[in-house]
Amino acid sequence: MNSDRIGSKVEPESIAVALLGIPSDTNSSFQRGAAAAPAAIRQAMRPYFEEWGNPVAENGVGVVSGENLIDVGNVPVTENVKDVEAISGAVADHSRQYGRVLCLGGDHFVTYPILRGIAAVHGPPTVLHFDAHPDIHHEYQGNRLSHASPFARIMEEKLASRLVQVGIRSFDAHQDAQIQHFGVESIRMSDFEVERVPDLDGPLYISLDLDALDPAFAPGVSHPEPGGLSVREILAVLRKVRGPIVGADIVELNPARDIQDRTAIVAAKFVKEFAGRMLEHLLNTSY
Ligand SMILES: [Mn+2]
Repeated sequence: MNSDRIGSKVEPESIAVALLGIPSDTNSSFQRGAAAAPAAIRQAMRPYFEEWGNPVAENGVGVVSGENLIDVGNVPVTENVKDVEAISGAVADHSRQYGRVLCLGGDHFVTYPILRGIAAVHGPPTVLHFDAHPDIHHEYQGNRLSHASPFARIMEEKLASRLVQVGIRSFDAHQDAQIQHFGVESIRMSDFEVERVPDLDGPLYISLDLDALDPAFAPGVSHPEPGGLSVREILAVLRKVRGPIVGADIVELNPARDIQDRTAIVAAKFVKEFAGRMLEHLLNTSY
C-alpha cells in the first residue's frame, strides 16, 4: 500500500472507515426520494454487519461494524446552500479522525461538498466516477448545485487531480464540451471493457451513482437508464485500481422506486466492498 502518500495525519494502523449519511435530495432535477437512502442502506447492511452476519469483503478484509467501520450518523442537512459547508466540514473532520470516509447519499449533489472536505485533508484525489450520466452541466434548471452539475463544480475548483468516468450512456453536446474543456476521461458504456479503465494509483476517491448499474441490478433510482453495468463489472474495476482509496460515496438510491430492497442490497454490498478496499492495509490480520 502507498499509505505514505495519503497525506493524512492519521497513522495507517489506526485507520478506520467512517460511515456518514447525507440525506439530501433538494437538488434533484426530476423526483425526490434519495434523502431516504441512508436509512434504507443501513437496514440492508444488517446481514453483513450484525453479529450473525458475514462482514468479510471479497479481498479478504473483515469489515467489522464498531471496530473498523464506524457509523458516525448523518449530516444534519437544512435544505439550503449552507449544506455545502456542513457536508464538507463533516467530511473533513471525519477524514482527519478516521482516515477514511464512506458517504451514503443523497442525490449526486453531495459529491461536490464531500470532495471539498476530502481535498482539504488529502489534497485533490484521482476520482473514479461510475454513472450513466456525466453530471457535468454548467448548471441545470438554473441550479449550479444541481445533481446534474457536481463535476462541473469539482473541476472548476480543482478538487480532483484527475476524473475518470465509467458507464456513461446518456449525454449531450453541452456535456461533451464540458468533458473536453476540463480534460475528463469519460468512458462510454458503448465502449466499456474493464481493460479500458486506466490503471489508477495515488489517493483515490470513488463516486458510485447507482444508476451506473443496469436497472436489472439497481431499479431503485430516480433516473434509470437501461444498458448499464453489472455489479460484477464494477467489482472488477475495483480490483483493477491500485491506489489507496481515501473516500467514496454511494448516491442516488431512491427507496420509493426500489423493488424488494434490491437496490439497497446492492448499495450495502458496495459499502462492504469499498470499506474492504479502504482497509486493505489490514489484509494479513483481518480474520
Ligand atoms: Mn446518474
